[in-house]
Amino acid sequence: MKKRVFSGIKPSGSLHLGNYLGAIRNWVADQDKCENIFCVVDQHAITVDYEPAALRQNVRELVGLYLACGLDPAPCALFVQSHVPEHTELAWLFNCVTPMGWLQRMTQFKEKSDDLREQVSAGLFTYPTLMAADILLYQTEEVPVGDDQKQHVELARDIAQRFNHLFGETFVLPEPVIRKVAARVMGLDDPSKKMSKSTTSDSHGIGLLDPPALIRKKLSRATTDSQREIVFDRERPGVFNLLTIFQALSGQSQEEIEAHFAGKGYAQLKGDLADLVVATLEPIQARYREITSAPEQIDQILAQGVTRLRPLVEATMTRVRCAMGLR
Ligand code: ATP
Ligand code: LTN
Repeated sequence: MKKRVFSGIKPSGSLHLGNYLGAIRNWVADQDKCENIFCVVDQHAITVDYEPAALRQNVRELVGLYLACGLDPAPCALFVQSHVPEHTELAWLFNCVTPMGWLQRMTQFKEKSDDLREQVSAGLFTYPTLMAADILLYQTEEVPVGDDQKQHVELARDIAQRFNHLFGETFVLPEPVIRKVAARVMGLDDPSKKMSKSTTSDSHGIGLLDPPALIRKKLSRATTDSQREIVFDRERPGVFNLLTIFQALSGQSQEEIEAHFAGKGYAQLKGDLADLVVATLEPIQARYREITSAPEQIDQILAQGVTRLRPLVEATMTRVRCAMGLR
């Protein structure tokens, strides 16, 4: 029996190398072994300020990138969260069984609400119950994500357990799946912060659609340190981050990489890494241009995704509504 896998990305801006290495690349690698469901979580993107026209554009770009990175609509159901209204129905039901204290402990909420204070939306606070609904609606077994999402997936598991305890066995308990290498790619300008779509500084992240010259420029400016040796040392976060990206893209071992850079300088490290990043992204960018030139085809893929998922959605929701006394 194939494991059922669910994951999603917010259409909150242009995808970066962290999203690719921490998430999409791993989904692509395992798609033939699993029963796959991948979502564009547009309702999560509206929990902070946003522009409706930009959101619409970001959704299209994200679906195009899913396909360009190699997700195949044959083994994968691809869809947009708001096209399946049961996600928000189930999220409301979860809001009513989730203790406030559980949500108050979420580190992503604390980080994102830090500068917004009282202005922060109630949606940002209950973001994790919507994410639990995404996962549990499909009786998902595994959730492949970057390291930053582990706490949210564990919360989804806790919500499933609590629901099963209160209303009877209803949900499968999901597990986060996090790869060892590049589960947290850091910002090039500040290696103490994770590379993120919503950070606007010019040299923070490498966009999957960045042209080669821009990639080279950003990498040449990446923060390093005043030491010389090029080795994997967590105490030297800038160099460690560049080497980790190199390791993830080259598939070489840490020893091989250290041997390759022995006696060389940071300019060489940055140059070789730029070659590797450009070689990885160029074919993705070419496929992206091809795919997005036929938007009707993208719409068709998304509609097929919803049709395929309908029976699963209805089976779960019928059980949930009955268990909770709503039918
Ligand atoms: P935002 O800045 O808008 O919160 P984000 O860049 O953090 O966005 P998400 O949409 O939250 O991206 O994440 C999509 C997927 O990419 C998740 O599985 C997440 O864990 C993973 N991911 C995000 N940033 C990184 C990163 N820097 N390194 C590795 N994986 C990451
Ligand atoms: N919260 C996630 C995006 C997300 C997700 C999901 C990931 C929403 N629903 C379900 C996995 C499974 C994020 O910020 N990266």
